[in-house]
Amino acid sequence: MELRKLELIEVRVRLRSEFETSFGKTVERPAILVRVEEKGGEEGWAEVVADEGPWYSYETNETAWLVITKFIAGQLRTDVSARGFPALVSRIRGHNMAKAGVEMALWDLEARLNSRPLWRYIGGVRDRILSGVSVGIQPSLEQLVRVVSGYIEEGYGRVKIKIKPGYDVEPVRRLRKEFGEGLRLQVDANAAYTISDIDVFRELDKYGLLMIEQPLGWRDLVDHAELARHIRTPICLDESVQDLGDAKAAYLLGSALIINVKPPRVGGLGETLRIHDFWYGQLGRPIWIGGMLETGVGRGHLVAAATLPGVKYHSDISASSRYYEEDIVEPPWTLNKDGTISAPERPGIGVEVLSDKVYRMAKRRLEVPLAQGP
Ligand code: OSB
Ligand code: MG
Repeated sequence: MELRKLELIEVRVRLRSEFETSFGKTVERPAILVRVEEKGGEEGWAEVVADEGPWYSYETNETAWLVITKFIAGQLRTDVSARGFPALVSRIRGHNMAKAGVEMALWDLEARLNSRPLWRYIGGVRDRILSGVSVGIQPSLEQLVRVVSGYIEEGYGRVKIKIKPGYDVEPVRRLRKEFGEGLRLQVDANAAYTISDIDVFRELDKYGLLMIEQPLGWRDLVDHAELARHIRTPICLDESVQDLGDAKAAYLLGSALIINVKPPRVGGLGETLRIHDFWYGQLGRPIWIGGMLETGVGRGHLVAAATLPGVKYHSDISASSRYYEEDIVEPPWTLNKDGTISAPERPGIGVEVLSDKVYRMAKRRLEVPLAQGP
């Protein structure tokens, strides 16, 4: 492949309803769309998911823009490949979401150049993925019940609710009372607790949750291991696993049985495959794919990742209509009657980016010159 252009287009997208987590509320989010172009004109697309503030991780849309334009673009040679990209940027410490934006655009481009759907290109094994829905903190338990019952009616097969101190056991108790033991239910604390809150988790342990996601510190592995020894509900790590090394440490310490792998959090699809091959391939443990409220562009990469053999739980990959009034891809992502989302047979991520619309929405746009290959 011979790359000739890297382009960044930043847009702002408005959620259909506010999404509240233990770290804050979002109703509008920035999305930096990355477009790479090969000499024959073929293109590849991906999305940088970093938010406006450093609340989920330390990255923001501003740091990602800076790191891509100032440090990543200069390393991108015209003969780059998706698999070779991580080595080119290994001098840059961290900034995984910035790296992942470029890396995943290269994967999309390569798959398209090979006329293959991205999910097949990376070794996926299923053409439908299990779709779950992530429900933000609600202003009242009545509202929570209404929102959850709407999603169940739409066909989502698993519900995850966000929790925070003071809003944890009660919402779970209420959902179990309304919807029974049959509801696949899990919680996500986004690192809002410490090990001294262990009684909250002992209480949650009584409600048959599929897992408890990232209860403790955003980089912690040690206290999670301690907590895991005291409760039966499996712990799932999100924030604390930023690369394969973290997954290995989590295994050795006993911090979690499950990992929510978000390709943007770990630097892209290459590292996603490495974590998958270790956690599932070597340990036989399940993973699932998390989301960051992506537009239809980033969602395409998530769908591809969720077709990997080790993805054994429902993923946080919902239909476009769960997030946005209008998506920026055609066709939008939709939920099948059986609660799955189909992995497209079209090349690459399998959806067309509505580029005219995206350019009209652009808050800023930049074309970056590439360094020559050998
Ligand atoms: O922790 O999984 C999370 C959204 C933004 C930041 C962090 C998280 C989330 C979600 C949404 O839970 C998942 C989705 O995109 O549907
Ligand atoms: Mg999470």
